[in-house]
Amino acid sequence: MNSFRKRKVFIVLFLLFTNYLLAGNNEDGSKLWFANFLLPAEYEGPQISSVVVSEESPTFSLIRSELISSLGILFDQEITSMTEPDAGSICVGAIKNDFIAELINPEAFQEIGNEGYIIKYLPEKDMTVVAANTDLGCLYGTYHFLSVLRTNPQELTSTPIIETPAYDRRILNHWDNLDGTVERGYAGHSIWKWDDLPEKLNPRIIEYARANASVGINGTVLNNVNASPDILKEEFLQKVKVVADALRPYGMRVYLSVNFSSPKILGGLPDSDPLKTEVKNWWDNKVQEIYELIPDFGGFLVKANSEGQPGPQDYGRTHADGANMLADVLKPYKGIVMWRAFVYNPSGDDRAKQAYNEFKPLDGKFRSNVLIQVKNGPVDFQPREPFSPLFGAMEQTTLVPELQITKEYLGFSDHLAFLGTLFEEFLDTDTYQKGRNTTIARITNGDIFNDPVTAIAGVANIGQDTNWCGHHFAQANWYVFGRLAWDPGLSARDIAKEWLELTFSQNKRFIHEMSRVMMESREAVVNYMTPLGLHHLMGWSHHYGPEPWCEIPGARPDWLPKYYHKADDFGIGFNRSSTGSNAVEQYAEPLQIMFDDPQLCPDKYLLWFHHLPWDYTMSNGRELWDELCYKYSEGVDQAKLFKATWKNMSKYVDQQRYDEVSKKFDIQVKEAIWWRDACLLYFQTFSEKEIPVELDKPVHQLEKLKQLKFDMTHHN
Ligand code: GCW
Repeated sequence: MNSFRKRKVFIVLFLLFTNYLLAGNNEDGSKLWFANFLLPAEYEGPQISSVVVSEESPTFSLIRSELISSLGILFDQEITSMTEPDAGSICVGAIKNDFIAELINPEAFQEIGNEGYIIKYLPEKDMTVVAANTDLGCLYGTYHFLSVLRTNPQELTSTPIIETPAYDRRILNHWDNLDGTVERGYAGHSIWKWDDLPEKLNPRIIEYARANASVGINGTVLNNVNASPDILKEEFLQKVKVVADALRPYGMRVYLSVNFSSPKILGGLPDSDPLKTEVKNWWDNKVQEIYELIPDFGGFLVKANSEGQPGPQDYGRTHADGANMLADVLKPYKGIVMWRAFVYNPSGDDRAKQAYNEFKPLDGKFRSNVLIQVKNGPVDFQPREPFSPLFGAMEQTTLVPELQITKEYLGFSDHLAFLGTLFEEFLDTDTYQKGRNTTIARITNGDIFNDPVTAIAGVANIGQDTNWCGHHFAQANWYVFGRLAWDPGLSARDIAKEWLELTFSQNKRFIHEMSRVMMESREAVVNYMTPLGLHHLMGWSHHYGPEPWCEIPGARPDWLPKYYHKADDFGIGFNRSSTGSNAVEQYAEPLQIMFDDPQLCPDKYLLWFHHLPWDYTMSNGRELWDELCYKYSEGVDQAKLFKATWKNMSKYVDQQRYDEVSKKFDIQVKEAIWWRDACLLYFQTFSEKEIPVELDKPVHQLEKLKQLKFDMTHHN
């Protein structure tokens, strides 16, 4: 070869090699929070070279292989599986095994229940022990150990880590339809791939189970609450069984949403009246069929007499009649009913009051295995709402907080909005229902009331997209739901940092900057969409983008923004005070007094509870109109700052995720401006006031914005 050709070959090889390196450095987000990296040079935690598990079971074999592969990567060495512990071992086992009992005082195990665990480093033996009462406790302990090893290893050698979950059932709700679409899903089609089942299981379901177990999620409702009766057909139950079998070793139980009219539609009965024996018999047989296939089946989730779904009221029966009939049928199998309180009716004067009005009188009427599932706010998963007054008010009924992980009203998977702060704000809110410090977390996790079983639910944001959730940062919302369901006392900030570290990079600057972005992100969305307690200004039905002007002839008024903002020449906001709909009355004191008086009402809820004049003086001395302009502008500035911050992060993240997130920030900034302009220009037609000169002027024209028609297709 002449030297020119040699050089050419060399250049080609060099280019191939660098491309290979760069490609190797590209991440597509499919690994979720299981990024591969070596422990840093300064790592001072235990050195681990072998794994000992105390027994054989499907869950223990997962534990073993998880430890061997993860520790192999972290320590960059082969990890051996041994039968006898030695220096450098990690030993995982249930207390019933003698060798674990010898390593850890068995008394400690009484407190950790079925899912808790203890992680303890024994310096004299140089061993780490993960111990629990059950296989599942050991699995949770293993994942937690791996996470702490990667994020905070000094914790491992200082004091023993003892953990137990706050809620018994930590459940994802999939709004997945049987045709593969996902209601309010922004990350592609359903991961269940029903058409391939029962013959073929989507391998992603195993990764899904692993991800959930790693954050302690122990249940999943597979199908949409707007439930097709077909899910209960034998053909579908066979498919459900295959999914349940795959999830079981990870401690995840399967639940199903059911259509209340199933006896009529599937069973051919004349109706589905819950008090009729033949209806109950139909359910009895169906439930027996389910448990024969899936012995640990969790139970049913029911949306009844809500948004057109059938329910007991169709037959003059109550929610309690319907829920109790199903509860009785499920009881012999220890199944539960999660009955949703998301009910409202267009004829009422205020949608925010209706769930309380319907359900509060039924307190005490439900069986002990009925749990009433209540959305965090009284309307519908808005960027910000006060909490639903049902929390605390139903003293004899177990309530399940329902959070939305998918971002139906917060910019889908296009905008970065870390929901850790929303969840934290909600769970930490004091209801004052049973005196001070009766927070929603404590009201619902069994601390205050004597609930036989407790639960918390999150509407999933998961789909077939390579990165699972549509936006790389939306994975954090799945993660934070699991972490807070396990321990609502954790801080959203710490969880954000932990997630960044496990997902992206351990670089301190990166974590500092991006956790700040995450922590501010939800407030930014509130600012540029619905500040000061405004809500439901989103476009009709799709709920994306601003349409405060929206009118649809013949539409339900309570699905239209004007019902909520009530802007007029006088002012803006929904009067829910004692001079208006009096929704404030549903809260305990001192919240009632506080919410009722605009002077005492926190700014963040002001226009939720009050209709105030445009020149109303805010607590900071500004006029309401000016404050609104400031809030919308602040939201835009925040979005711009997020984008600028990300620009400086390129050196810490791989090219692919960097580029993909950059594109999302471009959309977010553009749409924050769209939101600001649409809302301010529209409200200005009523206020007839100027936008303060020091703020940026709108770049759009109202009439043009009104003509924009949102295309859902590119958002699915
Ligand atoms: O938020 C609204 C959604 C509906 C949803 C409903 C519910 C599943 O717009 O898509 O239906 O709530 O929670 O039942």
